[in-house]
Amino acid sequence: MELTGAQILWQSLKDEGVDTVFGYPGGAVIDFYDALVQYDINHILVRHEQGAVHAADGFARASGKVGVCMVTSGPGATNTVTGIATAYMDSIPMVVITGQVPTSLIGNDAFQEVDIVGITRPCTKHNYLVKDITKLERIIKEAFYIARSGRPGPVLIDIPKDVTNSRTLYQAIQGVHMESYNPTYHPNTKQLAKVVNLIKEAKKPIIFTGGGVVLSKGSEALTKLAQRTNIPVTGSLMGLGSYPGTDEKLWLGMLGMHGTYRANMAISDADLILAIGVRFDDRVTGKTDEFASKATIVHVDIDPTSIHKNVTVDVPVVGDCRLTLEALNQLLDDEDPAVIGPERTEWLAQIKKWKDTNPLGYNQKDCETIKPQYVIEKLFELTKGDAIISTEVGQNQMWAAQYYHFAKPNQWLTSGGLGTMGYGFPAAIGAQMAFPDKVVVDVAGDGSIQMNIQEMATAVQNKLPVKIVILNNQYLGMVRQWQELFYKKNYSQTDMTHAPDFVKLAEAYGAAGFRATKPDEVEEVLKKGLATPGPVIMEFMVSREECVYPMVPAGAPITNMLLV
Ligand SMILES: Cc1ncc(C[n+]2csc(CCOP(=O)(O)OP(=O)(O)O)c2C)c(N)n1
Repeated sequence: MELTGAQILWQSLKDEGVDTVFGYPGGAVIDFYDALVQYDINHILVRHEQGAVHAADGFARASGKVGVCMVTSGPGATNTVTGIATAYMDSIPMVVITGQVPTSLIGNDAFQEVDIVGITRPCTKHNYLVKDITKLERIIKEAFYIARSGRPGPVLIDIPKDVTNSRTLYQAIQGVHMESYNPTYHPNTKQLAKVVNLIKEAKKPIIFTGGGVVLSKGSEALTKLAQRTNIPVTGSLMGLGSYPGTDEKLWLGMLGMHGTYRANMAISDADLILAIGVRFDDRVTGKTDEFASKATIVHVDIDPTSIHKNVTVDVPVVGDCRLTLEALNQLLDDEDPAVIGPERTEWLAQIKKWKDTNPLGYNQKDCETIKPQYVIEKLFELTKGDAIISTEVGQNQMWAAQYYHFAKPNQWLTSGGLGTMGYGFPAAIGAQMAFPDKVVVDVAGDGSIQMNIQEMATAVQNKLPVKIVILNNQYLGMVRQWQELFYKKNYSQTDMTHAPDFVKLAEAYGAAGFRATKPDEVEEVLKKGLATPGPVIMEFMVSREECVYPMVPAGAPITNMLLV
């Protein structure tokens, strides 16, 4: 069957099981949009291309599928770069389709021409410029394969306009095989045997779980491993939800700069670290020379280049996290349960002592202004821990990480690697598209929400009931916190006293808005906001100079925590 390039694109997306695309049209992709009506695919028209990429990213994180977005050439394409880099840093499977000027004009300074393949080379897992329509179908197949396999990531396909509107035979290619790209899924069995022995010998073991466990759908196997071996678990920001945050006995909370006291102390004192699907980010390790100096480190990762990158590892295991955890569980089936999972009385008692210091405590009772921590705790309570939570970046992100206890994977959408303000709201829109019936909440700061607030129109137009919780401290709070602690309170350019009236802004977009200014209004506003159909902004005027604690100063050892 002969089809145009535009038809081949939509047909190939359908073949890949894509039902939702986020995008924004323009001259270079107008043929795609023209052909869209022939295909049964949802297209969500965003208000800014950055919103399209973050929405595709949120869709991917919540559903585990590949997120897809489409934009035009030139400024449409450059507007996607932040979103692509965000997805790349967090290994999110995504296919980004950009329109390009006709092949004959490439390199000629044509209207709306930009070398997006060149620009995105460092922040995509792979990218393509399609110069020949006969290659289009195969390239799309490869792009999806690359995006979702191995260590997932964003793949960009740049399609010139003449490729879009010429015709060729559509072949319905089944599957792809790429000679030069073969991720290792199955771990080396000798390495696994070593890990089993280490588990048997360890007195103070700890599991450190990361985003790789979520991406590989390895949570169940991880939970089984931890509980049968009685090994406490900590997680990176990206690992939240990969182990039930509600398990009081073994879950230690997050690790690192704003990690819990017990997690940072435990990893520093541990004799064995099973690090699964993590990349030892500097926000986690602090001063690397002093990170976990007493421990034998096992590192499981599908990406061999991630091993030894930031810390020296004793037992590298290259493989898919889920398959590795399942293989470990199988080996442990042959071991004596009393040897692999002893009570670990002393170790757990030590951890409990650290836990009892309660550095995540805060005092709302004696405070006349709203504590942001209180808002998140109430949100957790009222949504029964079951909402999909996205965040912006800053204090709001850290409080959400600390006070919303994630019991399941794919419930927590946050820009961990790039730290992108403006991520949370469009990501929540993407997640809501994937799960129309779930409660989806974006936890935001008053600064970050202003970065992509235009997507409120997208939410209203598509009847997406995304809820936004703004913790309004009238500051760029996290930067202000650094200025308070490390720059002698020189609050240079972080005062945000002038902001729109967020309640009226919501209303201007056709959404609902509520505001709480006193602690006793918090619960009422949350209840009202969550019960109101359609998109809602809930604004909480919080204590202006509240800080996120604990805090490890950048580059210090992680035992060096500021506690209050
Ligand atoms: C796009 C972007 N620009 C700048 C920063 C640097 N930055 C990190 S946190 C932060 C402050 C965020 O303020 P706000 O959104 O009000 O949240 P809060 O920290 O007050 O919760 C800034 C400016 C960033 N992470 N992303």
